[in-house]
Amino acid sequence: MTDSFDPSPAAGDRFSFGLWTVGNPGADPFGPAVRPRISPTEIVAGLSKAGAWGVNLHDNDLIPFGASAAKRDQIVADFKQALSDHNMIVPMATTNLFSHPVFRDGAFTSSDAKVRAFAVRKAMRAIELGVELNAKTVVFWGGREGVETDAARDCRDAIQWFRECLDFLCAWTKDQGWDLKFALEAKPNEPRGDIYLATTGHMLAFIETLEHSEMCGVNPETAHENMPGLSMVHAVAQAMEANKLFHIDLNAQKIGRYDQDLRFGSEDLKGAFFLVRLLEGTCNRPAYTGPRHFDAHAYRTEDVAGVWDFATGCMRTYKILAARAKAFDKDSEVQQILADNHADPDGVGSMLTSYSASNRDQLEALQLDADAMAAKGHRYERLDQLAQEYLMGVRG
Ligand code: GLT
Ligand code: MN
Ligand code: MN
Repeated sequence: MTDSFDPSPAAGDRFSFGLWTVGNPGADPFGPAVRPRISPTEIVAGLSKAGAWGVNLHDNDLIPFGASAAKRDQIVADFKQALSDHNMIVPMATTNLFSHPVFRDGAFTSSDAKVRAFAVRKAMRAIELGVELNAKTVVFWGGREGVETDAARDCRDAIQWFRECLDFLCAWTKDQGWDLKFALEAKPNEPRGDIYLATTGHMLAFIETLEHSEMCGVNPETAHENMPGLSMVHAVAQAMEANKLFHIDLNAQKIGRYDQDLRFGSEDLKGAFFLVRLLEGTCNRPAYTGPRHFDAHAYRTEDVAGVWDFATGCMRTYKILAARAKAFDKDSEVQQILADNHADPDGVGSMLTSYSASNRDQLEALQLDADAMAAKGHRYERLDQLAQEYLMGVRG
């Protein structure tokens, strides 16, 4: 790695954090908070100092549940002042539809229509807050949208109610004249035993059934794909290929565990390397241009100073991996192995891009020797070792 490379984060990197991430005081199901809650305005100042560009929030990260209108307006005014003082923006806003006991059996998928109505109205207020703060994206994470027992309802009803609520909110948003994108975030379980629409793939299929599917995309999270052992790289690639990657939650996770929300890159560094390579653009495909959001929190061992070490670590790791990925892609040996595997001297690939009588006839006439094709090795051992060596910093 060249001596001049500087992984210090800067506003142009479009790094963002949620108030709930750096503000996480370290409570877990087995013990209370271990560090003071950093106030929203202090978070804005701290993130700006650390080199972040944006700060995201749930309605109740900023405004306590049930606050009076006057109190709300005061809090929002103070927060806006902090944003302007520290040159920070709010790229994304979301609604807490999981903490209050009213949502114990779901929000948009609750069997009780009054709870669904309460959830939709709470989301409307949160979207208004987002618009007031100039957010462009609204995330929906349905933490309580699930069951412990499927005796509770027919899952098809839950999916229908989820759709109705989102259709309502999309139409209302359009009716207000606002140009917003909705990003749906999947998670397979926790806090519910099973959460509906468990993966980014489920969400992508569901989105196509929405009335205003064009304004809806996904917000994949590393930990949520990795918990059940799925590939975050593939989930994100499918979303990008469908032009549906509207937001991303970057963090780290050991497969099979509870949602750890660890510092980006701190587990499965190779997965993070290939994810960053994908996001930054590789193999002649375009990059993702949206926010690089970190949905993670510091270890419970940390005090407030450790929280800032955590935040800086997420951003530095992203930048270092982006530089390593670019160097890997530029390596002539890497390019040669890829070119050998992708070579198509007879233009066979073009016969498969669409069906026609002529393509059918050309396909039928092809001489294809399966044994000869099968005999060829792909050199992925060498290719992957090159990736490892870039990752370990001993090459390029
Ligand atoms: C919550 C959850 C995250 C979601 C946040 C947005 S809230 O912390 O664990 O994955 O992205 O609602
Ligand atoms: Mn998330
Ligand atoms: Mn998570």
